[in-house]
Amino acid sequence: MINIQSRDRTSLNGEWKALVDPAGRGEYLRVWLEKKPQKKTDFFEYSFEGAPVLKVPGDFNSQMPELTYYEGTVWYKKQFTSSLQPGKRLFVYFGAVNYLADVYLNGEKIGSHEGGFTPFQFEITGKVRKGENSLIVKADNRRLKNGLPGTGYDWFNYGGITRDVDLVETSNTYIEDYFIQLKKSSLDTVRGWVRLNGPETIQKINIRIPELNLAHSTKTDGKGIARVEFSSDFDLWSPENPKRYEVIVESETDTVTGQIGFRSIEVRGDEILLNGQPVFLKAVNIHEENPYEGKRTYSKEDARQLLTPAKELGCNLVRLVHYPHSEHMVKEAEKMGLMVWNELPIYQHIQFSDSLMPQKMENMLHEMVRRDRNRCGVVIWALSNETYPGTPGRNKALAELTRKCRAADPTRPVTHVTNTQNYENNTFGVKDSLYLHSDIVSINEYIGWYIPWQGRPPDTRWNIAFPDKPVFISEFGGEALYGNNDGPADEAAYWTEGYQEKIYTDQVKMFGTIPNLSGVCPWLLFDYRSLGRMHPVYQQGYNRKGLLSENGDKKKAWYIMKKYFKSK
Ligand code: GCB
Repeated sequence: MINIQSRDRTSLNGEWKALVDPAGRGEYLRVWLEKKPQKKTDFFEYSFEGAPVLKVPGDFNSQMPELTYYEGTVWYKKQFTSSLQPGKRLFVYFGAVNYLADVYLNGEKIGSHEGGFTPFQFEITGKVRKGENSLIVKADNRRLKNGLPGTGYDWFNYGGITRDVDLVETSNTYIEDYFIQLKKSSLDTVRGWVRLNGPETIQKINIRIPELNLAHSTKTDGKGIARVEFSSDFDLWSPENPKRYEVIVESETDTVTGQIGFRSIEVRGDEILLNGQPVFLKAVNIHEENPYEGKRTYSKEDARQLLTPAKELGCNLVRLVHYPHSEHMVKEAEKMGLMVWNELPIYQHIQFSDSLMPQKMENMLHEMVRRDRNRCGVVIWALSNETYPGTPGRNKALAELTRKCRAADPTRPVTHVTNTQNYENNTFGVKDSLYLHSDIVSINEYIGWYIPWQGRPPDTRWNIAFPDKPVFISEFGGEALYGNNDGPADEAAYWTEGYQEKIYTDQVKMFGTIPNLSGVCPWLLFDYRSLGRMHPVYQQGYNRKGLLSENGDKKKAWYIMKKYFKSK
């Protein structure tokens, strides 16, 4: 179900008992049965009694020093009481568990979920007891070859129950999902639907927006689905005017309320249009990490902490990499007037030819789109990052996924990001056929860092095989340790702020040469933890491409970027 914030819910956040299980013994010992010793000679090695606690939401790595680099199983347990009345339904809803989750209620398995960044729920009506209940979650963040992402990635693998957990009570037939956004290209007409879940499929539906004096009535069919279409004189959402309305969706058996904004976003020819006007995307990449505390972010406050400097930099869009961030991030961004780029963790060396992959990708796509479809702030679905053309099955799988994404949401542009361009004689050649399925040609390039310049930046030439599409530089940059100001600002001085500044100065000069340029997005806002970044002096476990250090100190490159955004 969507919009759980407006439902009758009981938070299960807080302290959960935790058993660390590096040897994988818990499965064999069937921890979820919580066997108790009956006589003095009985013992159980894996017992929650006397176990330490972990905070939920929160990754486990940052909560116990011995778990810093841990990738494996942790068993979690939470007790709760219930007094569910007849005719009501109860669900347990997880914002996210990284990466595999098996969930048990009172000794019985109620479901499993794969994927570390999207929500899932299990119904426990008929299973929950009056009074005390015991919920056990096996969370396993081991990397899988056929996982999403796979085994190799440049960020920290925070494991555990990383987002909110709630019990959600509903009526027997409840409003499960709805889509209330302007139809493509329209500035005044909403086209969408409402879907019920439960036996009373045929019901009257009302959609009300009090501030607009608007009430729209419709009716669900035998499948519980109602078509929605109405027009109004909306005060449109934009970064300058992040206006949202209270929207009430009522059926005969349920009511759900939320803040919804209205805006149009589309790619027309080689431009990106917001509310019908060309917009230049002043963006920045953000990982879901609280830089100050070195942990996975999970709260509204964490979200604000990451988004406030993006505003200060002059951004109108945040690229939330490389996986769907928490709902708090997306909502706070929308409130603050930041457009959001939502991305799937289909990253680099994904095993497209694995027989389970199409289903995994599709599930994750639907979980992402379903959760955020009503967020006007979300303007782009990004389906992949830096996959390689040579990977068997890649183009077919991503073409199919794109088709499914457009079917699930016909209103937003879809993009794929590649770094497959070649760069010779100061000329970029961009011809990856994946862009045939992308509304925007999103390019990652690290000239000046991984690849040296081959001419003067303002003389760069471009040979793009998709001349009718907007171009977005989705990543560029280089590493610098804040405060490392030794030496001259040239190639001989890697890791210095001065050299990072030079990369930015050169890049800005080069941007002027890009045809159809519709936006740029530095890699990235804050230095962040990554297992692959172990230079003992300059990195110490951090990818140092931040414009800000992990303590929020501004590096010299910050000012170059800020000035550039101001000029656009
Ligand atoms: C990239 C990736 C990003 C990396 C970054 C880097 O191209 O998309 O995930 O972290 O480069 O720092 O190398």
